[in-house]
Amino acid sequence: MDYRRILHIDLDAFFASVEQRDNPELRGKPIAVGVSHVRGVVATASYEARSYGVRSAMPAKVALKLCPHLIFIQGRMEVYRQISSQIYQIYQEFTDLIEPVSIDEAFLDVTQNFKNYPLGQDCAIEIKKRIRNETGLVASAGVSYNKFLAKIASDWKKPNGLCVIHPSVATRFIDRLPVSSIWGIGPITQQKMEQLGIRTGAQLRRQSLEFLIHHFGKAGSSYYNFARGIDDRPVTPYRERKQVSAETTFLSDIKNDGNINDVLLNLSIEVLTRVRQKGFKGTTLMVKVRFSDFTTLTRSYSGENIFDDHRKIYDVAKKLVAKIGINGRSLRLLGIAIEHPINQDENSLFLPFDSVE
Ligand code: TTP
Ligand code: MG
Repeated sequence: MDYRRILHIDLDAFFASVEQRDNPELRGKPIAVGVSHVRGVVATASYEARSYGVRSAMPAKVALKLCPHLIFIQGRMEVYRQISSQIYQIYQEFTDLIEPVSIDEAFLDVTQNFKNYPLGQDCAIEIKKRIRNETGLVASAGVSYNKFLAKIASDWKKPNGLCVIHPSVATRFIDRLPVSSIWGIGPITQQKMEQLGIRTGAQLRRQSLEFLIHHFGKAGSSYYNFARGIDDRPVTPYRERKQVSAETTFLSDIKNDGNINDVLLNLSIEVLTRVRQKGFKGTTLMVKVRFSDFTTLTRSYSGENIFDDHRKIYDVAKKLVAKIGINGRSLRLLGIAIEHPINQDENSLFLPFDSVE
């Protein structure tokens, strides 16, 4: 059987390590970093501070009680972002299949890699070394045949860890894990499992698929698979989104202006909903019309402002349709797209921390 080779890389105490790197006086000391939008809360703590029990998301007050000589530092998001892209560029020398998970974490599928290394481990060793040499920072790496286990592996020997979970030991490894380490099992599910007497991977593996689906719905079947070391989710590379669109193909062709305006209004609302869901900020609006003979025409308008209001979208779309000139011809499709994203780098690598529950 052919296994995939998946890496999970996660920088150690990322923000805090950057601060210690750039200010030698902070090295070896308990420090906590807070970014401005979470003032008064620990974003992350150096390993020295962690030994006092200081943790991410802890109110500063609590942290200072645990560690009175804790040094609190304002974060420098711009610097962290720049380092994150620098590290991303190192990954790109190994593979195109890179899935950034957060500012300091990514999955890489190195089954086929540009270096032709036979083992995931070879890539992991070299990537760790390069991150160290080129950024002065330390990363932990996990290597396995799927994302779920690669992530567990990178956590296993933190800091400066390199852990390989080979397929032949996967279930033995999982059996000893608390269920809270399994993907998707947050505090609420963990509690529910506890009530059902399921605390470890081994206990989870003893449950039938029916039982898990009965208690946990669709997620139950993922838990069933994870307990067996099965996780087929691919490493999905980030791709820049170029546009967000909405379009309608008519069951029977339309030509009446009133109908066209109704459709444009609905499309304006729909495209705006999608734009908001995706956090997409675009300054160009494009309309597309397809006539019943399949001739397709588009017209665009580019402005300074982002399109974030459906009335504005509707107004501009109507004007663009007028420019195309329907002239009584019948239409089979109308579409609106918002294009030309701004702040791509803000929406790109640095995905929000997604909580599992
Ligand atoms: P993590 O990788 O979760 O934490 P870490 O790198 O500080 O420590 P570890 O060695 O355990 O990997 O998060 C990466 C950065 O994201 C972290 O340095 C600070 C930031 N962050 C927050 O701002 N808020 C949070 O709640 C968490 C968990 C992290
Ligand atoms: Mg980290």
